[in-house]
Amino acid sequence: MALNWFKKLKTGLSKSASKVEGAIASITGKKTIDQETLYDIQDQLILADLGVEVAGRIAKKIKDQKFELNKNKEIEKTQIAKTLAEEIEQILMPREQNLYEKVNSKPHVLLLAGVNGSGKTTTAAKLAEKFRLEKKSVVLAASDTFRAAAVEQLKTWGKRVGAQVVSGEEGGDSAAVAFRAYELAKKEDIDIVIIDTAGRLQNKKDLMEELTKTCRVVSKLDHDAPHQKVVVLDGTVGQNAHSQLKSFDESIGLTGMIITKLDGSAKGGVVVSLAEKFEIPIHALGVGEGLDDLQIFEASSFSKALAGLD
Ligand SMILES: Nc1nc2c(ncn2[C@@H]2O[C@H](COP(=O)(O)OP(=O)(O)OP(=O)(O)O)[C@@H](O)[C@H]2O)c(=O)[nH]1
Ligand SMILES: [Mg+2]
Repeated sequence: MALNWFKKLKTGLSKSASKVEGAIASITGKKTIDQETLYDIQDQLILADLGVEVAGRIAKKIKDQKFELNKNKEIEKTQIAKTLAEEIEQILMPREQNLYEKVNSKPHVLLLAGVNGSGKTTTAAKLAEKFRLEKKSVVLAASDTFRAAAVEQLKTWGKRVGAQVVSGEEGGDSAAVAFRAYELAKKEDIDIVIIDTAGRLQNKKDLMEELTKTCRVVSKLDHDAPHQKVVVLDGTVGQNAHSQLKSFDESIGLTGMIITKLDGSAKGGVVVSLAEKFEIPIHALGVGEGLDDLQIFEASSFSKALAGLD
């Protein structure tokens, strides 16, 4: 990861990292790690949203490292931070998957889903911009037909990223919008269709069914479409992201996730607990509101940033 990108990630994650640092602080300066200290570490990591299981595993790892063999020295902060980062990286590594590597159909259809305000529309625009930079043409499907403002928002982004926007009437059929966007892409030889859907609470059954319908309708045009079904999760909600991911996966079968708003979130540790619990790839992270504020997910940089290392 380029240095300035890493800096941005690190700055964004600083609130989360300071919580992780709390765990590190409970060991530094000590000469041995007793059971009580291990519980302390575990508690701090849970507070940092890494989840109970991950916290337990990391605490065990720290215990197994036998730092206490170094009796004449105090346990160093960076030593602990490194152990922590390594353990986190091991959890994250299997989830690393560059979104763009998956693009091999034409048109390639990518659907974004998620609860209200999680960052879907912004992420759609950021992705369109990334594809544009890779010389791939994009059509944006404004499948959020609930609010007129949603279409306007996507149109504004569309202008900025040079992508056509297909929309429908307010309150109209959102699956039909996706269908038409696909047809347009086919006709005009456009590489990628990004479907921006309306925010929906994961426990609203009818709205979840509408999402299933959109997928079904698009699959009539290409059996494998949508080729990617990505949930956009707000990284500031912490453990709530788990139930969101689970519901969206149950309803449409997710192929990946993008976690947004990690700039300034104190709950960035949730990325680790999500990676531990779900075998769903993590594609990218939102680290700001601008078009270039979407970072390809890299296990090693994320782990380092969260552990406060450079
Ligand atoms: N700081 C920050 N803000 C973000 C990020 N991603 C999105 N936002 C902001 O979050 C707010 C909601 O983003 P949208 O993209 O409209 O979210 P949405 O999921 O499309 O919302 P609905 O369509 O209403 O469900 C906007 O103010 C965005 O600028 C991010 O990575 N960081
Ligand atoms: Mg939206």
